[in-house]
Order: sequence, then structure tokens, then C-alpha cells
Amino acid sequence: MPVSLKDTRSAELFARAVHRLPGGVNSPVRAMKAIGRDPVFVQRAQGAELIDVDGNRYVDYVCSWGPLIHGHAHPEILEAVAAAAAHGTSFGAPTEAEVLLAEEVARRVPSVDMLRMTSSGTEAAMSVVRLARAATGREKLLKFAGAYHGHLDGLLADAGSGLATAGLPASPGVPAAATANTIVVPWNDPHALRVACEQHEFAALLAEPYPANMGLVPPASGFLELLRELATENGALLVFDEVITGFRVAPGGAQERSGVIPDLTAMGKVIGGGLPAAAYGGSEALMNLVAPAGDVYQAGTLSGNPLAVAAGLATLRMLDDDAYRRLAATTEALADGMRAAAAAAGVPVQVVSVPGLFTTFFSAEPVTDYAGARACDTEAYGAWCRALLARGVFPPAAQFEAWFPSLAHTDEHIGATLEAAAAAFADIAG
Ligand code: HOZ
Repeated sequence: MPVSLKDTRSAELFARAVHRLPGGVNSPVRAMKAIGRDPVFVQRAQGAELIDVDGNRYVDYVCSWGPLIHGHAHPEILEAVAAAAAHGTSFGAPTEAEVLLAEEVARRVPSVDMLRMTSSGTEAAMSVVRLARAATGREKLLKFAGAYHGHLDGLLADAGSGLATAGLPASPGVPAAATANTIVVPWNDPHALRVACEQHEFAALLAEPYPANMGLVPPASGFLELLRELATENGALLVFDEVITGFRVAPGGAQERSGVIPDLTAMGKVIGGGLPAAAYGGSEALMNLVAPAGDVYQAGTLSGNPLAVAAGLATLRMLDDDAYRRLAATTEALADGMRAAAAAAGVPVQVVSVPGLFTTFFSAEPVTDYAGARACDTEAYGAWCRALLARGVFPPAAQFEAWFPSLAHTDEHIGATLEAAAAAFADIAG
């Protein structure tokens, strides 16, 4: 039974919203259906804290699902956006800041010499697929079960994130022809991967190098290396979707951390610093196939939008080695504390983390693939999340998502979170 928080301003807004917005929201996971309650409507946020329209304060671990690596309303980012806005909000013509951002990204991300900006991660994934098909002259794509690459038709098969949360194997409205060329393989299964590569000539092998849309399920040792090797052998391009991991798990993303370098990379979230921006990039040879340098058509009225570029540049410029050290320490403290709190309450969980991301799976067994993630006790996860919200912690409202600690989370936030988590574990154990 969904918990409707009667007589609250959130409840009143939700009652109105459902008449004007499907499910009352503009993106499905926000509805909090998967954790058995109605959504929280946000009034404002600062640093690591979110305040709802009823005045409740939460330590936020959604952080806009990843872009806010410096927390909410960081003064330097606000200043950069305000300065850009004062000069005009969109031109439909190039700006100096786009060149600076492209240079900064190319400096950080090993596979990227050139990039094209888009407004969302979905557009970046859609465009990178077109480019891979054009570059190889092939049509087939390999994706992993539980991976989510945005809501483009061809990649919605067995997808994670909101589809996993709703338990949908595919979305109605996607023509069979759109997924006919998509081969889905279980994550972390070298045999299935080899067999698929023997049977098909792929345009691209697509992977989130650290999948985080079925909860966080890192690659088994050697799996990314195998992916690289098989892509090359197959004549396919290796495409990493680093929309979540990019600029978060290391300055150059999961590819820098793992040392496995893809041919093309889709980026999003942190690159826009909380405003709508994303990008795809690769070598000069590949990227020069994109129009107008080449014939692979892709365009966007708000691509490289000056406000988003200003926010992205300010965000990246503050991400130095010390920032990555602090984010890793925060993540580790939270993950260790979650493990200890669950063990003390006798609740079987698997806490999986990489710097800047973690997931608490309600499972007695290690989770290594989508089947394992789907076997988790989502009812228990929902009950735990409701108990966390009641104690001032804002978790991702689905088992199939990652938690996003930020650089604004202090030791006090971590302490308060772990205290709430322990009490919430005790609640559900009881
Ligand atoms: N696609 C995001 C979760 N992986 C959710 C985006 C949102 O609801 O804002």
C-alpha cells in the first residue's frame, strides 16, 4: 500500500500533478512508487541537504541522479551560470566556452580527442550508436542485461533503471524492428559474450563500464579487458556509456580507472554540472565522420548551451586530485558504515561501492549480474527507504539505482546517515 502523507503540501501537489503529468512526475523513478510511497516535492537544496515543500530536511543521496558532484547550489557554479546568463542564454552559434569545455574533457578522458555536445545522455547514446553504425557499416548492437543507455528505442531491451524498477522487459511503443538488431548478453558472463561475438558482426559492443542502473554491479576481474579484446577481434567499436561514471569515479572516468579504453564514449550528468548537457566523443578519425565534418547527421538547438557549458566547466575545474580523494573517502565511510549497521541488525545486504557510487542490495548473495539484482528483496529495500526518509535521509527510490555521495557531504552528514541507516535496518529487522 503506498504511503500517502496526508495533509502535507507534497501530497497536495501530487494530487494536482497526477492530473497534468503522467504519474505526477517528469521522469518515472521520482514517483517513489517502487518504495511504496508518494513523491517528495522539493522546495530548495543547498550543499548535501534537500528541503521539501513541508520544510522537512534530508541528507540527499540522489543529488539529481549524479550531476551534482559538488552538491546543490555550489556558489562557484551558480556564479558561473549567472555570469553566462547575463550574456545571453542561447545563441545557435558557437562560443569560446564550448572550446574550453571540449579541451578540458579531451585532457581528462583517455578515449576522447574530439567530442560533440548534446543536451541529454539519451541523445548522446542515440548519436554514438548512429556513429558506430556509420563507421562500421554494420547494424547490430550488443548490450548487457540490466544496462541502461537512456530511452532510445534500440537499447530499451532488458534495460535497467526505471524499466527494471517497473519490472518491464521492454517498453510498449518500441517497434520490434528497432530492437531486432540488439543482442542482449548477461553482464559478467564471458562465455555468453564470446558466443555472441562468434555469432554476429557487431557495429558496437555497448557497456556501462561500471553498470549503475541495476544498482552498482562492477565488472568481474578481466571482464572489461575481454570486452575490449572481443570488440577488436569482431571488428566492432567498443562504446562505453560513462554518463554516470564519467568524471566521477576518476578524473577520466571508469576508462581511466580500469585502463580499458573504448573507441567511443557517451558522457552526461557531471559534464553539465546540474544543467542539461551531455556529449559523445572519440578519436579524430571517428568524430570527423559527424556532420558537418562528415555525413553522420546529428544536431541540437540547445547543444552546447552557454549556461550548461558554464556549469560544466566550473564543475570540472573544481575536480582536482584532492576532490577525488575526498569523494572516495566519503563513499568508503558510507559503504563500510552501511555494512556494519546492517550486520548489527542482522539484515542480509551486499554493499557494493566504487569511488563516488554505492548500492545497498537487499540480498544474502553477492550480486554480479541483472538476474542477481532482480532477485533482491525489493520490498525490504522499499521499507528501509521509507524508514530512511522518515529519519531525514533521501535515498534513491529504487533498488536498481546507485547512491550518489557528493563533495558536500561532511562527516556530520555521514554520521547522521549511518545513525538513520542503523535505526532503519533495526526497524525492518523487527
Ligand atoms: N534516469 C535516472 C535514473 N537512472 C532518473 C532521472 C530522474 O528521474 O531525474
